[in-house]
Amino acid sequence: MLNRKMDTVYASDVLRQLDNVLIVTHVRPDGDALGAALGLGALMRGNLRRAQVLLPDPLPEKYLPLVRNADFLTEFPAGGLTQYDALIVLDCARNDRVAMGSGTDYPPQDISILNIDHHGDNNVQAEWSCVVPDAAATSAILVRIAALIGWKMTPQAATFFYLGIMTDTGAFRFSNTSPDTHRLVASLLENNADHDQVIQAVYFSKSRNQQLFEADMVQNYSKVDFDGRYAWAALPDEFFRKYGFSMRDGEMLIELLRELSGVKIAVLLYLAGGQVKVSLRSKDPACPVGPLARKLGGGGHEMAAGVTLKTSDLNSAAAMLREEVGKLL
Ligand SMILES: [Mn+2]
Repeated sequence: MLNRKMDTVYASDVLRQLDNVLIVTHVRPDGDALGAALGLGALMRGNLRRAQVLLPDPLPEKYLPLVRNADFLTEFPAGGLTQYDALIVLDCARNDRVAMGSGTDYPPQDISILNIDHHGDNNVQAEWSCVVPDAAATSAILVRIAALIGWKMTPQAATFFYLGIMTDTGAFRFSNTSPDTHRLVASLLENNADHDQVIQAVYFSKSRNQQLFEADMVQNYSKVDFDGRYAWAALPDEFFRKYGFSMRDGEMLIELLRELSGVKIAVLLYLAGGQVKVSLRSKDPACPVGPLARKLGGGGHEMAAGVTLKTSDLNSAAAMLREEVGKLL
């Protein structure tokens, strides 16, 4: 497979020629994954293209009201991939993170692939790759590409792209927020993105159960080390069971650690599929967490990264992370 690296101008030339696509994103989708995939699907259909979105994984509870009227498949299309002109992979940095459902492994052999992402370490195999590390979200890249093509931004597409940019910037709190981010968001609001629906779903819909889970986590599991510069928590399975809470809905849990004054690095550890998963965040560009995540076999952005460790021992993983973070601080 060719792997042609391209900027948004070339990517828009590729995309404008596609008439019938299947759109996929990463496993355990977050707001940007959903926003980019469903936004591009709605955008293409609104501009007389055929586009289907495949989202095989269960979606976070809070996003369900937003996807109620969205059109997507939850299973790999029965007719296979040959019915499409191309497969479009969004917001996904690695082959083994592409959510294809149970239909096929990635990369499939029988279709051209366009890969659009903002993770600088993206190494997804594709015919065409458009990776823009300074874009705040994959949804932001797609808004830019839509403008280059001259496609009409429909209200539904605008709302999904707004969701992606809002969640990946933490509502404009994170350092990936730029003047360009605000300009793109202004254009989405001008095109009738439903601000209220997105904000209600993302920031004002927490269940009482989750709030109690978070209070318990802060009180009994979160720790602060290195004179307050490192905040971390290792959450065992029994803690999740106590509340019937799942990390599928825990996209913003790490904010409870990052929000502390004086913290430079925040780390959350938990078990998934018998392996320790680690989320890392930095608040100080002088000690980015991207290099540490890559050193441990993971990846992501410089200030927000993750890794799955080949161990099921939460405590020893937490001790190892503490030591590694100590070297950074
Ligand atoms: Mn993203």
